Amino acid sequence: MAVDYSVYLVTDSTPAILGDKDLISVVEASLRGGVTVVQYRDKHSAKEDVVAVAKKLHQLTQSYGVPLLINDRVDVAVEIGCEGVHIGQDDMEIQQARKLLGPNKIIGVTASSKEEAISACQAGADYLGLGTVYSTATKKDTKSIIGPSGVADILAALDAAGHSSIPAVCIGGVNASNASAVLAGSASPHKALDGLAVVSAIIAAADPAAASRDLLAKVITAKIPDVVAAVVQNFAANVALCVGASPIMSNYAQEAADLARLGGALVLNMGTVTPEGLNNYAQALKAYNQARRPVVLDPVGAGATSVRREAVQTLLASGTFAVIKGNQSEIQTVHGASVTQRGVDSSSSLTVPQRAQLVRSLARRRRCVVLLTGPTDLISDGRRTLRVDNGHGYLGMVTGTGCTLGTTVSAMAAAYEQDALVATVAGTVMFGVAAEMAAKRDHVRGPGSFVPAFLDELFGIRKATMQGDSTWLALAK
Ligand code: 3NM
Ligand code: MG
Repeated sequence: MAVDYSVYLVTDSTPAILGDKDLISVVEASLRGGVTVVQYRDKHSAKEDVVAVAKKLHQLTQSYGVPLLINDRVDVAVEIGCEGVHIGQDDMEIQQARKLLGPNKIIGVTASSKEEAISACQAGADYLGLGTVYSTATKKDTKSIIGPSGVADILAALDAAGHSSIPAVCIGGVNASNASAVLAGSASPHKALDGLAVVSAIIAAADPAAASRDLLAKVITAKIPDVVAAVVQNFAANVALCVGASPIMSNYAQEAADLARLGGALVLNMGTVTPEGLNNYAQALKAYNQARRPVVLDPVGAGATSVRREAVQTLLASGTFAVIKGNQSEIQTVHGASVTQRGVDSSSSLTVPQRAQLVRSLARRRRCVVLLTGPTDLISDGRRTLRVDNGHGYLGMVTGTGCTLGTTVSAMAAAYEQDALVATVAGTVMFGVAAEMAAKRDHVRGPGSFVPAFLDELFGIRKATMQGDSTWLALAK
């Protein structure tokens, strides 16, 4: 499976960084917060101690589906059977490490220059750690401080040398407050970083889970312009089909297979539910599943009636979804709780942590992305859980905006196939920011005048992003 390098934690067991905390607990908290790779780095302890800790860490990382890499000590990685190693320029040769580890293990290499980066690629490195970005108290013997622009130069050289597909992270003095600037400043025209590597920003943090969540949110937010651009460039995504709001359902099942082959995505919106309609939904779902195109389930009013509760069960049993989107009671219904809902209006009786738990649990169970909308939107793929705090109360007062969000998310999931979670976050942030911008306009006095202004802002955001201007993202929260 492809490794997600978004938030790459390098451990440090020295008192200056770890304090009197327990390393295993800190790593556990960081995994809860969404760290996507763990590198165990201990330069000084005896081998048997390193092996003992590495075994514990590996159990932990495996339960989160996250790779564990060992710094330098290839023998330890071989002994415990973890996913790979990270080696520096002064450590073992890459080819030697490859012989010991075999072809399927991950070998990461540190590079501070174009030459080092390119030769590591040629020697078969699986990813690169670029740096040192900023001088750091964590590692005092670093060779050169290259800054984000030095990282950008290396990324551009890699691209020019035909190594554009090698994943890369950067390291050295990176934390949540400079993460966005580092990601923006290090991007070269055709190649950007895949993630950020940190030690103290997480290990020395008072709350390592929160620190990890913060960093993950920064990395995902930085990818939003790519998602928006992908949608604009991908014609197929724009034929995303919104089913359910329309009464013309009877011939739909036959059409679905052909439409699925065009690409794009399917939205199953339960705005109206009739027995015939439901049968068509199930057929369309199967056709899109077969064509491996994303399907978004929008279980409108799922908890309101027994007909709708049963319809949800039927659909869940008929296929798989890329994204399930709904308000609290809809998501609770899909999750299986019996809640009664009045009409399609939402209430948010759960706290944000409880809502986060709910989306994470449903995402795990259904193996998909879950988006729970509300004043705070919660999004999870079962592993990574994020909150989005953008939006405006007017959105909740206008029927149909929720459906539009479903369609937007489906278009993004269709165009940005590599990561449905990032696509969903992009759609949600874009929606929320557009709503905030629209509500601030002078002539907007209520939900009526809000709608056209909102559509204009969505259009403006898309256009600006295509022209390389993503300043609107400064409003993302
Ligand atoms: N390697 P912090 S800098 C482990 O430049 C390591 O290769 C570096 O620690 C390199 O995130 C570094 O606390 C330490 O600044 C990074
Ligand atoms: Mg080293």
